[in-house]
Amino acid sequence: MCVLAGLALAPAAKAEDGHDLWLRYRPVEGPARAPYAAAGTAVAPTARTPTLSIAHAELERGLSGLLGAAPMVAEAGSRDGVILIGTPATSPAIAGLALPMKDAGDEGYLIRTVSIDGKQTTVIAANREVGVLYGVFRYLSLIQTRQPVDRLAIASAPKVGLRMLNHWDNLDRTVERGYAGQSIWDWWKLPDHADPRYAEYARANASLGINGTVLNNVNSKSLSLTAPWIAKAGALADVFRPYGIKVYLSARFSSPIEIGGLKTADPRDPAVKAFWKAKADEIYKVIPDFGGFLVKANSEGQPGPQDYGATHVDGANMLADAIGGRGVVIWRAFVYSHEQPDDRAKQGFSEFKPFDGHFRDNVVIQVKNGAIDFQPREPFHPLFGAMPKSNLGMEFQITKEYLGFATHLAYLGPMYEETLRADTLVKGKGSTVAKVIDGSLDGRKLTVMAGVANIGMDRNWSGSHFDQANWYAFGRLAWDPEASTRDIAADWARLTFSNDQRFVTPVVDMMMVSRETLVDYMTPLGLHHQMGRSHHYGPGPWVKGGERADWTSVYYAKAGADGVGFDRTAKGSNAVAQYAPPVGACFANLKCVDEKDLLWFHHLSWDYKLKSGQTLWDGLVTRYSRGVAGVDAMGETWADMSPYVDAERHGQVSNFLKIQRNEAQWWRDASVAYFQTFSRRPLPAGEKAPPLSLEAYEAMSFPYAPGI
Ligand code: GCW
Repeated sequence: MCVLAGLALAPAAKAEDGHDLWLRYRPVEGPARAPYAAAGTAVAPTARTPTLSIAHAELERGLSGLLGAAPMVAEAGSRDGVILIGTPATSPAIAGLALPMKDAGDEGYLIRTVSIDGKQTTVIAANREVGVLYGVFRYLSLIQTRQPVDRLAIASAPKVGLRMLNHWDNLDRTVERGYAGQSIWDWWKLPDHADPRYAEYARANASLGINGTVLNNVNSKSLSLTAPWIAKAGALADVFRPYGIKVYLSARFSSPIEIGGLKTADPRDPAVKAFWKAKADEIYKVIPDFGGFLVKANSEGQPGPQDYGATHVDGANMLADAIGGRGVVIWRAFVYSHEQPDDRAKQGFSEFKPFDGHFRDNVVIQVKNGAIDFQPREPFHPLFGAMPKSNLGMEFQITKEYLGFATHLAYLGPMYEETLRADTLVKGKGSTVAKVIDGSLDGRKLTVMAGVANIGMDRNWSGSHFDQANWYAFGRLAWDPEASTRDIAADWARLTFSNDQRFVTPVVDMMMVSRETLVDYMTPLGLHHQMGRSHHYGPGPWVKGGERADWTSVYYAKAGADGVGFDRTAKGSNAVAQYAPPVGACFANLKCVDEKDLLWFHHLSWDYKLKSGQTLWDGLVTRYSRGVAGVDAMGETWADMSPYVDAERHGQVSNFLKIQRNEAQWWRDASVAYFQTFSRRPLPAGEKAPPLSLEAYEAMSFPYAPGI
């Protein structure tokens, strides 16, 4: 009976493996179809350039899938319902419409319902051809999400110039911090064989407006800059070009020694300069639109200019000169050194802030969202707003290195949004990180948002269906850093699964709390870096000793009989002083700081009173347990969604939620067992004691955890 009722609600969905991402174009059925009956029955002929051919084919593919029949070809103005796409340069009909093309910007688009010879026509117009492709994807998404398309007046242009993925893909196809299988770059068969996946990848990225990709890991090998590998990168660039995507390469700073036969990589050395200039020329010969270099220098053992007593400025500017006006150098601010005993959270700022205004115009400093390293929660990085005379880009992590790999459901939109909406206050209220990133705060022209990719060979690309949402949300935010991630989640859920409101509402609610739930069971109240050593899998608050203190958990939590937390106020490391005074003062003030950041900035007694009236110890335990309960709630929500999702995808998500449930419990139990050895206080009423001893948790070992 129950099953039949389910069927009546929604027809049994066909099994899907997730490969189609948010571009499924499944038929619009039932009453929802009527409004689209007139739309999309015909498409006007399009100039056959590579990009416009792709746009045209996408439109036909989308309309055929959604509306059940291939659209006919008809001239604009010959009948109602024709869709006309192109640029003023490729389409006299579009040129003749005198549309406000300025509103489309360089890469954006207009979508308008107009009358041509008295016939209702939909125009998708852009200044550049890639904008037409973006507009086609947007138009199709309107039908996919069941929005009206009969009176359109849309103008959209990206607010960030370089919207890019950073792949941490190695040349042997392993992926550092990758949880979705092998690298999709089949280097061995390149350049002669271009796997069809490359075009699918480009298409998916273009559907989000992503326009750049760094192919290789920032922990890079000089080999990638040798002729055979440049040819391989060139073959990929050829596939990506018509989709508006440029290729970039991570460059190893010591390459002049390793592949150039030089004795030094000192950026001030004329032979080193000549090496890089020749290398850039060689690359541009093969890839005329090469985007540029991404560099991790003097960080975690990577070579860099400091090895020679030179500075980040010397290194970045030397490479920038080699590239010249042809591209950019993206220089990472994720640095902290072995020798430096200071709070690791302070080092990026300390090293870069003094160089503000010293970098070339084609250099971008790429800054991670927070000052440590992609933790489940970090306050925004103090460099945002602090280098007004430099190009500052954002680096988010899409792959979930510290957020449960592929098997924990955590929608990262709200995490990105939290950083982007944070107010640096450097120029008064409203000086948000988003405004630093889109360049508007300081009038910067060269702007970047990068995301460390979560893409691999898995059929579903991202290792889990819900992790596709993080790729999607990243792309949408790179286009508009001020977009609402709730709206983005709703679009994604509709595109990926179902438009049924009985699905969309609970699933979006679940997505929106999922990351906070994870923070609760992993690192509540501002704790950070508490995971297993090296693979970063599971809880490891006891991790200590080894190569470096700032790779251990005890360094960050500083738990003792007196309390817990990292004192970053003036009494401690004084990291708060790196923020604009009102921001730093708030972080330092227990009356002002948000409790979500409490132990990031403060070391507090176990009996410290939280806003709820609970002691810190009780509040900590309660939050861990709340996280576990939150995963239970997600499991229940998802169980109810089976009428709206095919069994294959529903089943995988259900299984992953079970893994997440067990691991959340493990995080809670192991963390409580560990911190209780310091707090020496009983658990709050109703809380269960961890089932195992602390030693048992500590003894667990995972030599084959993925992603290392
Ligand atoms: O998050 C840490 C990772 C490293 C990574 C490094 C970085 C690519 O654990 O795997 O190396 O950050 O961002 O450079």
